[in-house]
Amino acid sequence: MDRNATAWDPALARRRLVKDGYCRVPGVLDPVFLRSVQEMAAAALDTVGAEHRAQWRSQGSLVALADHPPFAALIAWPGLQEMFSRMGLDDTRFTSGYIISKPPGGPALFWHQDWWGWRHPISRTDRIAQIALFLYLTDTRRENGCLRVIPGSHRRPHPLHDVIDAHDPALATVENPNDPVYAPHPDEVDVPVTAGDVVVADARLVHGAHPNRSGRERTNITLWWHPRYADLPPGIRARLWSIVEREEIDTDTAADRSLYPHRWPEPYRSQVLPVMADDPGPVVPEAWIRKPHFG
Ligand SMILES: O=C(O)CCC(=O)C(=O)O
Repeated sequence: MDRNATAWDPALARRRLVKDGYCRVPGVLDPVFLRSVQEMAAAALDTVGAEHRAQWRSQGSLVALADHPPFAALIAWPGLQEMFSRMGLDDTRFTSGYIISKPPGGPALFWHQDWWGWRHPISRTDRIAQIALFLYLTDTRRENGCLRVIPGSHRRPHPLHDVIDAHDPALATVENPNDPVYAPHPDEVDVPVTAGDVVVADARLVHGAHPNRSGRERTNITLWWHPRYADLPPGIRARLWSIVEREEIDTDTAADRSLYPHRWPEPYRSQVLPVMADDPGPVVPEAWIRKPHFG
C-alpha cells in the first residue's frame, strides 16, 4: 500500500461494502507498482485483435489474466492482502481476473451483476461470498467511462434486475445501442477514481460503466476474490474451482484453456498459490444461476 496515499478508514470502508455493496480504497497501488501493472496490461492488450474487440464491444476487451502469468505479481501483491486484512476480510482467495479496456469512443458497459450462486441461501445474507476489485489504471471520471453503481442493489430487488441477462452475447456486441441496459438510470451513482485506487464491490451489486468519450484508452483490471474462503459452502468452493480451471464458463473460446494459475510456469505459480482458491475434492458444484432473486 502506498504510504503517501490518502488515509482511509477500514471500518468505514467495510461498513459501506456491506451496506451499499461497494467502497473505494485510495492509493492501494503505489506509483512504481502501478507503472509496472500498466506496462503488463499494455503488453497483454497488444495481443488482442479486432475480432475480440468487436465481440466485447460493450466491455471494451475481456482478456483473461489466466493467459498472462506475469500478472502473478498483481494477484500476489502484498498491498491487496494488507487491504483485505485491514477491512476484516480474512482468508480471501483469488479465482480469476480480466483486463477490461475501453478504447476511445467505447460505448457504455451494460448494467449487470456478477454473482452466479443465487439458488444458495447465502445469496440472501450479509455474508459476501465474492468480491470484485476494480483497478482503474488511469484516473477515471464520467467523461472517460468510470464505474456506475446502484447502491444497495446487492441486497434489495431493483427494476434493473429484470432487464439484464449478462450472458446475452448481443449485449456485449451492442446490437441495440438504445437498449435501456446501456442508459443512465436515476438511481445510479458514479464512482470516479484516481489511478492506484481500488474499488471493492460485492459481486451481487448492479453496476456498469459510462461510455469513454475521451481520446485515451481507459483500462480496468477486474480481480475476483472470495473472503473467508475455507468457510464457504463446499458446493460454492467446487464451483469456484471449476472457474479457476476454466471449465464450462469462459469468455474466450479460442484461448488455450489448459492454462490457469496452478499450471503457470515457475516462479509465477509459486507466487500465486498461497492466495488461490483450490480443489475441494469430489463435491457437486453449486448451480450456476445468474438471475437474482431475493426470496
Ligand atoms: O470496466 C469496468 O468499468 C467495470 C467492469 C465490470 O463491470 C466487471 O468486470 O464486472
